[in-house]
Amino acid sequence: MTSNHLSDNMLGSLPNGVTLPGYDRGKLAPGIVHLGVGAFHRAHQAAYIDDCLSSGETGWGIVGVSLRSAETRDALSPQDGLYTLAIRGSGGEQLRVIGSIGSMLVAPEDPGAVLAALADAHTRIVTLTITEKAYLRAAGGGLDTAHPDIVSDLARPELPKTAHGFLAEALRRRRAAGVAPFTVLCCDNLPANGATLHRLMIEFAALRDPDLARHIADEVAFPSSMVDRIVPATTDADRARVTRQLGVSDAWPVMTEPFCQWVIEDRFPSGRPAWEQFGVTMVEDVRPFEDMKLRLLNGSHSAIAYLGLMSGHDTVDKSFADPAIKSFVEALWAEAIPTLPGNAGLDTASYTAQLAERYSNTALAHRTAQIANDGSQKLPQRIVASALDRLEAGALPRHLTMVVAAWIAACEARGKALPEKHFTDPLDAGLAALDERKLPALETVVAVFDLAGFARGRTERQALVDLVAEHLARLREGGVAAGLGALTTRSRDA
Ligand code: CS2
Repeated sequence: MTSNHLSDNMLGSLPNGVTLPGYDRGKLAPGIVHLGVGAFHRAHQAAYIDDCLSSGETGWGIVGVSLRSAETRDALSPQDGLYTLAIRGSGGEQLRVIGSIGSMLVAPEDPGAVLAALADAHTRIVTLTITEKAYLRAAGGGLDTAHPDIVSDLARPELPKTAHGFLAEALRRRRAAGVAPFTVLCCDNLPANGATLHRLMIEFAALRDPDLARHIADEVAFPSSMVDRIVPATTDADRARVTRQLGVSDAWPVMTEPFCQWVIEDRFPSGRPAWEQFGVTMVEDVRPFEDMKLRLLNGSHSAIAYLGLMSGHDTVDKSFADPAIKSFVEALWAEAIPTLPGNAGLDTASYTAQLAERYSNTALAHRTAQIANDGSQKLPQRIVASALDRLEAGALPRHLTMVVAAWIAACEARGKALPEKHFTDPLDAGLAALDERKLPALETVVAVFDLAGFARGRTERQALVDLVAEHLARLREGGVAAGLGALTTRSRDA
């Protein structure tokens, strides 16, 4: 490529109105290693860090690590790590060039370089957005010790493949060299994400060396955090539009909405950026915020995705504009809200009003198929947890259970009403085998619950299965209209 692509040298020639990094990138020193340098990270944490760097905190540059593919590195390296964040709202599109990613590594190509970056004394924080499935939790919630990558990382600790393997080996090296541990900041949509990762890490390390496990248990901080920003996958049309506006090409701009939120537990023994000055909420306990986000935002997102897909809506805004789906989502919120702590000062009314506005953003074109991915990993914390709480409280979670049924029905629709690989799931092999058996709704739901480990060991499991099966039977017979229609009739009769 010639010089007409985004790079440090071209920053001065970008059109007025494009926001540029407000600091000398040459002075940037790495302080954070980020695992999972995908679009979400680039729209969220990297933008907050860009603000910190602009204020003169130049010691918090990011080393971006891809644990799997070289795609991001290949797109951004020729651009000196720069990329455009396109913030799309009703008022139009605002372009901002982000400069906080100083260098990038691809773990499978050079695991040694990733370990060296993690073990470097300048690295004081490791952030992660590796998606739910990369935590390698077994159906019961503990570490999936039989996973081939875990087995491999235990056998060859100096050549890790998993986040667990990288973190454990780097922490061991730091300890051996007398370097204080980094703080691990999980930024994925898991409940109590820091504590969850901490538990998995202790479990992993114990299989390597009990002493390392003790070190991780006692001396490494894993604050939890709640992250929020909607980031639709970039399309070729987005690339072309941004390139046209910049006057130079950007191989991988990131699309996002104006809204952005980050709530973090304030436990950083090795130091941290002054995040509170840049819109981050630092708290003692993130749990209430996390639950509200998972159960109200992510839960309704999954509902909009599966019901939308089966109603022919390819984006969130179109799905949410469907009156039947919108009313369903409102009822879903009403069902989930009582499961949130009443004494944490959460304003659920304005939160859901704001969600309705965000879902109506027609400039985003957030695809329902994107959210539909990995349902087996997402639904436990978004939907099943609230449904169990409602059952425990003696209520019937008819809407929450509809989302599980809609997921199963949407999986079954692939290769029929929906394209075959329209969305994917780590359990696809098992789900496909089940689909072949053409079982009645109840047997299907029991088998899916077994496969995904939903509600394992809970006394409410049978009641949950029955409700999901009732919905699934209706969805199979009469589609979304019949499924949602029965819910409205019931609530009118109640
Ligand atoms: C979405 C999330 O794809 C999904 O599963 O629900 O990625 C959602 O857009 C983010 O959590 C918003 O912060």
